[in-house]
Amino acid sequence: MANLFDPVTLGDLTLANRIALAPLTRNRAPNAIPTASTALYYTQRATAGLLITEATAITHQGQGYADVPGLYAPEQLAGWRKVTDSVHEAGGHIFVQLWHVGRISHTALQPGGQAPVAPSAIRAKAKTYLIAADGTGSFTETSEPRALEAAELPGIVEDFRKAVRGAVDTAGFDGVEIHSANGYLLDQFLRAGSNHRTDAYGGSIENRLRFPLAVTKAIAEEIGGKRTGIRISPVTPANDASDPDPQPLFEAYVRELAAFDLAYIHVIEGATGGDRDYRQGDTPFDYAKLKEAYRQAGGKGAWIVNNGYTLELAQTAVAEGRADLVAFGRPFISNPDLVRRFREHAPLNELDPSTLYGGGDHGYTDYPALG
Ligand code: 8OZ
Repeated sequence: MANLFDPVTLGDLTLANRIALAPLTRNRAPNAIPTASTALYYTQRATAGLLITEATAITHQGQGYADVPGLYAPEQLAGWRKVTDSVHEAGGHIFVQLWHVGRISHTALQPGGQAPVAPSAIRAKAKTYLIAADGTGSFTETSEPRALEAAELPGIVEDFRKAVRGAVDTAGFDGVEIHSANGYLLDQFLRAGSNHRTDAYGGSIENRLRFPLAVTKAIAEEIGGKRTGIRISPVTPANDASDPDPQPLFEAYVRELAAFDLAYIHVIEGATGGDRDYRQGDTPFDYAKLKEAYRQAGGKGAWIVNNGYTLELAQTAVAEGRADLVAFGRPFISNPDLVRRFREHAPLNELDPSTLYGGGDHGYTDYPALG
């Protein structure tokens, strides 16, 4: 019977245990450049089997919040290189999460102050995070997006290709995680609430899958499926994401994803950061059936689960074969040595929600580890 603290294979890597650091936005990268504090923050958590970075913009257009890092400029890649060197030195493994926010942005954050882009020109009932010149952060309504022309989509696929080349060759990441969750660009194409297109990229499930699959295929071609993971959130309402019938949509998605020999599928169960039993549509989402659909289609990647897991829930999920790894978010922010604390059943530090987004090292790199 598998145990959370057992090694596990992920692509061509052997990870020390089945605990992952979930991707977590922290808004501490001025000019989109990771800093020495970023390197320290990830290195403090390097005992996780896998570290997944905070969402990282593949282009300026893909950026939707103040002070989130990027992967599209040499200084950004150089900043990340310091992070990955330090994590590798500590024996860890690290994937970068590839982010294009689509409509979850603000003209103030877009190149030339332009409108954010989306599958359809529908404004999200959602907020983004801006930081004023005097340093004060504020949550602000997202701007009205413009609908992407079909002819622009290959360019965005190329943007992803270029970002992954830089991520692996220059920044030194072990792999990448495609952000296809939480109401950002790829998720906006998947779900009927945000995708009202009448061309080959909207309407039927097959059409709504077309762009996210094109992105995944390009990345898997570029660096190999074994260095590529993907994160999905079938029922989350985050960032105004909605679809009346997520079960067949996401089953079709993972069946298609099975063709790319991916390192893993990472599933947020329920509402991101909230109710694990949250549902969209009439019936509860069947995650076991989702995993079964992937395996039946020949998918061999690791199955990573996330959202509100406790040690006990995680142990059970791994022991019962419902998950190969479990990703922890908030507990890992406040407990850099979460793996050791779990192993020793030690008490956990409490999270200070006021230091989650933005600010300096306080609440970032100063949570204490066990002595
Ligand atoms: C919290 C704040 C801003 C962004 C996500 C990248 O939900 C995010 C995010 C989370 O996936």
